[in-house]
Amino acid sequence: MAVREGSGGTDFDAIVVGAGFSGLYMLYKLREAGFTTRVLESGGGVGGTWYWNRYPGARCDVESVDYSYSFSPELEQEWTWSERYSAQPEILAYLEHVADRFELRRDIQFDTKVSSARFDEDTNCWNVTTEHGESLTARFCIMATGCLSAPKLPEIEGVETFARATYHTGHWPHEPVDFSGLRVGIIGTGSSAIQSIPHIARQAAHLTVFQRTPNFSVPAWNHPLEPDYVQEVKSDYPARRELCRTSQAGFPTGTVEEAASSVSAEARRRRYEEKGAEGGLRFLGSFTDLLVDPDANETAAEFIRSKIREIVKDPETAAALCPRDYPAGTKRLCVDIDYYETYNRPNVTLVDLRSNPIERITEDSVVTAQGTHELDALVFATGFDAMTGALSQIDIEGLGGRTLKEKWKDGPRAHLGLTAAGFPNLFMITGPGSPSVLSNMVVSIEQHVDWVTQCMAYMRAEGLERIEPQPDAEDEWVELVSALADFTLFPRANSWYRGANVEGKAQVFMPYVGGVYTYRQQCDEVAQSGYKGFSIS
Ligand code: FAD
Ligand code: N01
Repeated sequence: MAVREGSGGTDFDAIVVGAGFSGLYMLYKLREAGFTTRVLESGGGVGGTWYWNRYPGARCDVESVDYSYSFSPELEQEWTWSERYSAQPEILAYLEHVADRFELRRDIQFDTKVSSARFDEDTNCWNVTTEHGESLTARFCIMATGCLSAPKLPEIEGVETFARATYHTGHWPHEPVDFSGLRVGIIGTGSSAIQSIPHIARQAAHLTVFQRTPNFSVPAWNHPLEPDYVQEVKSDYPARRELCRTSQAGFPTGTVEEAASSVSAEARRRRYEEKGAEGGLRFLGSFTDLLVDPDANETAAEFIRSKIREIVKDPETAAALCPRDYPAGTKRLCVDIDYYETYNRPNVTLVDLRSNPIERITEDSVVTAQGTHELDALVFATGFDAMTGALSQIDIEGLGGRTLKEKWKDGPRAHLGLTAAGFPNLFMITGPGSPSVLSNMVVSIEQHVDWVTQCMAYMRAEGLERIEPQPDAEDEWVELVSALADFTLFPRANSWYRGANVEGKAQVFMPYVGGVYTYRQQCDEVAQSGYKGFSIS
């Protein structure tokens, strides 16, 4: 680095890792606040999730008018979403537009994977190293590395040996993939699979779906947005955004005050029909007790199962598609377009791995207990090492040479889900212990970025160099996150929310379930108190 641009002799005031929704807004805010910043991004462009997940059918499940930045009224007015739930190319185009409009690219270094970050206790600075061997210093390091950015292959014998075309939904090629005339297999039935299966089935000669655990899915009822509706949203955007910020999940759901257990079976069914007709994640807002009372939850679960049985003509397939061993919504509820209908196609076969497990993968087949499925292409829709995966791939070393990986070996510990004791001047956007994946993530991202920027500006104004959470404050936060989760049904599912999808990963429920508004208030109180629970020097 020819010119050192950071105060205190560093290359930059801040290094941000990642250029998705989080990293882009972080750069915008830091620049606005006068901090010199460099963003390092392993991909070849901006967009994060929306750069990598180019599989057919990829789209958001929070309505686009809400799944978008609120920080710029001009941006809000000039960008027009074409669909209720926009598809990946449109969301990527939006993020590219944001990068261009605010001239962000000049501070982003693409094709640059960060391999390590070490805190220097003498200078109170981070030394960040890339895979190419470049080394950069900054007072602050901000990990905007994403919760769902470390794709995971299944632990199946021979998985690396399949010699024909393979794809992972989370690392999809940039050029179009044509499955026409091919025998395609897909492993997994989470959100990514549920979105892509109908598209692949329409193209392939035959699609075999390998399902280990069926998921609960509700229809999106996606549609193009009418100009009048878009205008209505745009004319009232500040109020709508405020509603999102003060809600539980970061998007408007309407107010429900009744518990499922307090109404008749007939009234319940009516409400589920109504909420189901609204489409998408709002279904879980049908009643107040769905995620805390197992009996109430079972009524919603049974409603979804009844819809599966109505749609899927073959009773055996319908039965296999009905989830039974965890409460609805405790793995992320899927939102689909024609997912269950796809099983009525003659070219689609469901293989239920519970009764017919995969034994191994060979160079041309998936071999299950009951037979060999020869395939021309194999799609892994097998998810991510979520919430901690991207961070644990970086060798992050804090005080006394202790790594974050060591600190987190029994589960992640982060104060407010933003900072970790022993790792001064390090911030995580939507880290474990924050609402992140249980919310409209753009709302959560904006709140984190604003908090971090405010904290850095405070330190600069006070002439301070180093901030880190106190271990007892962190312990209290981790206990709170766990106690809140235990109050709900969430821990009852073997979900990626608790690391259950990664062999050997500590089983700890990671997101904060208290909702984005309560969480925001807690973060604001900390800032207003002069960063109570933090050591600042
Ligand atoms: P990401 O978008 O994941 O960006 C992180 C970036 O960091 C990536 O570009 C990655 O390459 C980079 N990076 C990571 N490690 C390194 C490293 N070591 N060095 C350099 N760069 C690195 N959330 C919602 O709220 N609503 C939705 O509808 C929704 N839909 C989704 C659909 C899919 C298919 C997926 C996978 C996720 C979805 N999510 C959704 C969650 C989504 O991840 C977030 O909404 C949001 O895009 C996260 O933005 P981010 O910038 O924090 O992380
Ligand atoms: O990943 P997943 P995803 N053998 O972990 C199966 C967001 N997202 O990419 O449940 C056989 O949910 C695994 O089976 P099981 C959203 O937050 C949003 O689909 O472990 N199967 C499961 O079925 C989402 O939750 C959207 O038994 C194996 C699947 O692979 C998150 O990203 C769209 C296996 C993985 O499902 C992750 O979703 C896409 C094995 N060895 C993603 N290993 C929207 O709609 C794994 N599986 C907005």
